[in-house]
Amino acid sequence: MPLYLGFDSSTQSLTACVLDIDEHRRDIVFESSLHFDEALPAYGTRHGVLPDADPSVVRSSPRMWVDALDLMMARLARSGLDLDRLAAMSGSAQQHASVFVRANAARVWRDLDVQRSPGEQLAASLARPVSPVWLDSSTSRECAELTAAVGGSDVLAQKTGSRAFERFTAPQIRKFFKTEPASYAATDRIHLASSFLASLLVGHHAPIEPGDGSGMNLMNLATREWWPPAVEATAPGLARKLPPISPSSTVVGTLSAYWQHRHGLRPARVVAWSGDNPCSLIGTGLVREGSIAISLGTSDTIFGLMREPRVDSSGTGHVFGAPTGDFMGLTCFSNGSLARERVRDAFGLTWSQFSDALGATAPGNDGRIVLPWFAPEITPAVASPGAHRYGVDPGDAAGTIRGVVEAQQLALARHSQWMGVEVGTIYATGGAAANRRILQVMADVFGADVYQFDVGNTACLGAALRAFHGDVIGAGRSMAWADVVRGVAEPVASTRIRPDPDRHAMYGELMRVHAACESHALGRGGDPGEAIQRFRQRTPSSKSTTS
Ligand code: ADP
Ligand code: XUL
Repeated sequence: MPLYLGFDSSTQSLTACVLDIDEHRRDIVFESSLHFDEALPAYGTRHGVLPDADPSVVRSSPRMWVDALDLMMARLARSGLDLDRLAAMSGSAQQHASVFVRANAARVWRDLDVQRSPGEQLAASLARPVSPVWLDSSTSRECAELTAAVGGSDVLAQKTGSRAFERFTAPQIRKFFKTEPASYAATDRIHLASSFLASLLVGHHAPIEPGDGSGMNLMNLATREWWPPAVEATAPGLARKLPPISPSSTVVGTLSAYWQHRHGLRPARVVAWSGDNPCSLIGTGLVREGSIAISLGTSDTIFGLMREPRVDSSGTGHVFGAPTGDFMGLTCFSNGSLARERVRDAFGLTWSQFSDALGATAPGNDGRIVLPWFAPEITPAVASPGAHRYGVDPGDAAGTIRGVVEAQQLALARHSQWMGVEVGTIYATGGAAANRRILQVMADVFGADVYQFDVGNTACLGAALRAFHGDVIGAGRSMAWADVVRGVAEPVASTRIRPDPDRHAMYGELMRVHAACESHALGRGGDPGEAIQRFRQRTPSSKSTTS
């Protein structure tokens, strides 16, 4: 029976998983992760990105991502799996990150020396040694220029699915063109992390997949082609530098000789790579409209499938292409896991102690909120980092932990209202979805059942399932998406976390406090003291714990 390999090249780590598929069963027979900081220390990353004195500038090394693939292939080769059965592979990558390569790139990829690791051999093929990643927020000026050139935010959002966002690839390309014109001129092709890694695997330029392409502010969402006004407004000659866009199921080639010989692998099919959120949509089985997923990874994201693109008029969210050919709505928060980790580390706690602190504090935190903008925030847009404490003493560990976790869940709920989804069930994924105390806050805030997954990384599983789907399509057959995901991309029924109706009602009140604190912190509203007082009057403090 065939094996399907999925990769997830995320902000902090690379994960691989292998699916063993036959007519009746889908089993995950291999799952492995490596952390960039630990596995490849020579690249000098911290949490997967390169330290920079300017908090708005966030970059990583594309060579590191490729060396991670090499280490993972070696693990796979040693795994004992019968890799002669490997039919196809695909991947998921952090979205928005761009890789600028020279005209010699395809030759370099094809002629890699099998005795040497790939990263060192790529240096001469990169027109830019580093890649700006989704945490970068240094392109506000370029966002304004792009927006003005295409006729305003609404026009850009209607056409591409999003207003201009700093991390999106078009403003990043524009900044590179303005600040490093010679290197921009030396750039032959601009890839996303996803299409770059797929290219490496096949040894020639792979196309961009529409789910990830919609994170660029360059793609016409309706036609899934480049949108000329945005392309022309971004940088001169850009149209020639962009790879073509191909459907998610495209077989972009077979594994190149380099990887075959280096790791004893067969010439398996390589299916177009996509972004981590579109892949996670598949890996959580969200192939129908209705339910939503919340990913608590490095970023916190909330997303769900949409049959029709309902673009966000409030300007916070995005509509991306879904791998199914439909659309997906998504809102992204940059202060996700790293904010929780920062609080945990500030008080010298383990995750278990962090959870105990959540359990020991009263839901609602007596109306006290901590807005966790430790780094620049995407939703809402916050350029100058800094946490904002409303009534929580900096030395109060438990109050801070609850204040941050509740503020994050309230922000997820409030800033996803534009999606217009009645949330009854939430599929929780990402590293922090292991933490049931956090998920209890989620269930209570949303008033929804929350489920966990068996598989640790749903983006990776989604990539493996996309490899399966692409292989089926590549063989000239068809398969409904519901059949692709059946029996594996499903939440575990026994993990259900139920919302408490009283706490849900209380969070409805706290939502107003959160909105008032946010307006105040953004300089758009007055002191939220009155809102906090009103909350305290309406909801006599409960000392019950979250579980
Ligand atoms: P990404 O795919 O974006 O690199 P992951 O989805 O692997 O990230 O999530 C990694 C994060 O999960 C870590 O940064 C860590 O903060 C968080 N995490 C892991 N275990 C727990 C836990 N028990 N409670 C809360 N957060 C956790
Ligand atoms: C989505 C986003 C992040 C990255 C990294 O728009 O910026 O979720 O994909 O996970």
